[in-house]
Amino acid sequence: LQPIYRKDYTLSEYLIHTTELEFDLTETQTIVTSKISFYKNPKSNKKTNILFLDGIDLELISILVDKAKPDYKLVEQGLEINNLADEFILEIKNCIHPEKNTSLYGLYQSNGNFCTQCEAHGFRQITYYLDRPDVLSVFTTHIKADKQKYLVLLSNGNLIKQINGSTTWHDPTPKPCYLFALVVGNFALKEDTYITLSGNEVTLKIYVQAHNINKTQFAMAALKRSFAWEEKRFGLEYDLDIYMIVAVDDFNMGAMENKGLNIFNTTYVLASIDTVTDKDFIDIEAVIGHEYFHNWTGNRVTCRDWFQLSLKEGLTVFRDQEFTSDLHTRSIKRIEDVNTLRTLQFAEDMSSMQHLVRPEHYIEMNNFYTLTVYEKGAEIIRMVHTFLGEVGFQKGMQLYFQRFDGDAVTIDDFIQSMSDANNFDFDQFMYWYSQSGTPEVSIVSDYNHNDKTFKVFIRQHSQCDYFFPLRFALLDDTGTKLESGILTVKDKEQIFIFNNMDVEPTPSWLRGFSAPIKLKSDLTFKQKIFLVRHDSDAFNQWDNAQQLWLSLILIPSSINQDLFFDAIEKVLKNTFLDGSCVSLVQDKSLICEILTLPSEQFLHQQQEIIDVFEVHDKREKVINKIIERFKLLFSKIYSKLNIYQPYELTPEAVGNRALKNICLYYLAISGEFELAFEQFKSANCMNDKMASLKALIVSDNSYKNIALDGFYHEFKNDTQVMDKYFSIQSSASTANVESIKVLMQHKLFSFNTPNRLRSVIGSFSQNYVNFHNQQGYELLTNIIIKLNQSNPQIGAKLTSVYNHWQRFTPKLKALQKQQLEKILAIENLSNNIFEIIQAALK
Ligand code: HT7
Ligand code: ZN
Repeated sequence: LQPIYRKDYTLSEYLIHTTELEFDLTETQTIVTSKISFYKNPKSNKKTNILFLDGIDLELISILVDKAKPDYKLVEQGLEINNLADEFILEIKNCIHPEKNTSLYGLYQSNGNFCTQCEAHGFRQITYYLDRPDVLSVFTTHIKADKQKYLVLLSNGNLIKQINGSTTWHDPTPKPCYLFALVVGNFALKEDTYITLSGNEVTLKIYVQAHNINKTQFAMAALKRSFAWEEKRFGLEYDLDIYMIVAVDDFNMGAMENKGLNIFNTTYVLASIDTVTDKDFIDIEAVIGHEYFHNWTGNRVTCRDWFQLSLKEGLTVFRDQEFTSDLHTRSIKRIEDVNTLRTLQFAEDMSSMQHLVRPEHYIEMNNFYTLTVYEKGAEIIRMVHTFLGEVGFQKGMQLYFQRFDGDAVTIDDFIQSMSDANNFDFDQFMYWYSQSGTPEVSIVSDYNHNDKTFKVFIRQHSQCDYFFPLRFALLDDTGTKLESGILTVKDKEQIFIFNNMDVEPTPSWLRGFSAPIKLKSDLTFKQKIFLVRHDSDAFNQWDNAQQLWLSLILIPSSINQDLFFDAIEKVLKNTFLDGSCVSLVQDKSLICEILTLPSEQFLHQQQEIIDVFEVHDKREKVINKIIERFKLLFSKIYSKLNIYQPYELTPEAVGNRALKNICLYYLAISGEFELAFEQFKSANCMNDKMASLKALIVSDNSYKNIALDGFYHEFKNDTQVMDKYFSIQSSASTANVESIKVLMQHKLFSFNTPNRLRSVIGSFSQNYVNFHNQQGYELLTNIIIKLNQSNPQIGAKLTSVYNHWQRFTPKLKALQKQQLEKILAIENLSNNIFEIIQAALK
């Protein structure tokens, strides 16, 4: 298998003016007819008259070029046509079988409804085409289907014709085929309108299965908030008369930004107080925003080639993070995002799938929709924002749209716009795109009492010298800022000197996590404790607490537990029991974050050799110490916060619930199951119900099964809640391979629905102590082998569980290697899984 290399990019020899498609959908086959007007690319100086079109698993019925039979041949993965003129019309008819397509890629069915997923290369499974993002065309789509069976027939753009059983859609904005979408089926519709800043009325439509229609209100409101935020913060308006969202149960990822016709995993649309948690609400809003924001960053300005994926994804993730930060609590959002980055992306950077934010090669592009491209990509954009400030960043965005609206461009084009608009040199900054791995930086400071200077020595330990902003503050002993700002780090070694420091300051480094690095500082234990209590940067309050928890778990002798716990007690008491807190709103969520121990997954990264059992035991020990010390306080806080309040999604209410529920969690571990069961019965929202269920399943107790059964009977008809039901059991400390096999026999388990696979198998693979053994691996491997045929994209995702095998203890390492070899040996291994395994075994 030959990888595709970024360096091999060449222009397309032919481009496309217009694409006219006709879909004739039946239960046994779909006939696709295309009429495409091609022209020679004026930018290409090659003299070729041959056109290669991508096409996979297509049955060709007929082909005409300018109404005549062309000189063509079917080749592997496509079609080659020879002796072409500089301009011509190609007409093709082919047959496909969405009813048999389990890969959820191309045209497929979900609950009997037809829908598409074309990014990155799904369109070639629909018809022969130039399936590359730099070929943009105006699309017209005719859809025909049995009008008794299918009432809704949708595609991108505006509806220009509708006569019984058929529709015609015209999308005036040229787009690459990965943004094409088609949906046919039966749906209920939620409709609303949005008036843009310049007064255009946009019709907003959300299509869901009929029984879910009462769960669309939140998504609609979130969509309107996304439109409004995009106008306010970025000055960008929507450009069509209609914006549609369709929710389907069977989807490989979260959602897809097809022009004017987003297709969503139901998980990111359907919401009601009774069925989703606080976090789910905020995540749903973020994904709705993310797909909407792609309309400018991704659709109007798209990627030249797939190596540039982070151009649209990194930037759009940054934008959706800002959206959530502006609408909710900025510091909490930052803590959550950095936690994800450090737990998952940093781990990816240490794994066999380590790659650049702008990868150099791929075998299967779908393997590169990764945390590195998305989350690290977003961190890079955040650094650009930090350097330029909001005004400078927006100037750069305007220049980017002015230059490239309607184009397919590169990451360099984006950075150049930022640079030109601000006269800022980003040359050295480009290492962020050309070096993989997480930069390691150390920082040492020295206070001189005599000359009142505070000297800071910064050292980079990477091969290259990264250019990044280091946000900081120097605090006096009341937490007041003596100095603050941004240090520009660019050399291997740099010294910064602060004069006139009358007292020795406590430095607060890397505030808000201003760069995606691993920073080692010389902060003392006492300074960290001080920062947990007094840093005005909430992120650093949390981060210092995390560092202290980490030390307490992994090297307990390295810190004074009593002093640390005294500080935690003060944080808890000051804020809640004597009423002296200044900013209650933020603090409850923040305290919950501070009380949350680093996850096992995060702890694994700190180990040279991953010992899942040791990490688990050490973490459990600290949980028990916390309970021993704080049980009474948790009880008091829980009773104080556990008062009936109508559900609201305000920061205050979210904070109340978060803190109450972490107290409940610790209390349940200490044996207070009755309390958890009471909450389970009386909860007025899914957030509190789930929290109590999680508390009840921490160990075997008399309430656990009653609660689980009750939960099942209450929600068995709700697919989304059933995912929670499965995942909570797969993550439980009592789960084992046998209990997972039982779950897989459940009538609601399905191999063909990724959400269900994620909730059972995905969750179990992160249940480290119970999953990491020979039986656990064999179970996973058999599932991967099955998915290799039916859904290789999800198969590859699950195979990635083994990406860290080399870092495990010898026995588990050997067992995982065996699994990789076993999968490699199967017949017809998909490119998706092959690429993951090849990298792992290299
Ligand atoms: N741009 C979308 C990517 C996506 C996707 C990629 C491969 C296979 C299935 C997929 N579904 C969606 C999602 C996004 O980032 O907005
Ligand atoms: Zn995206």
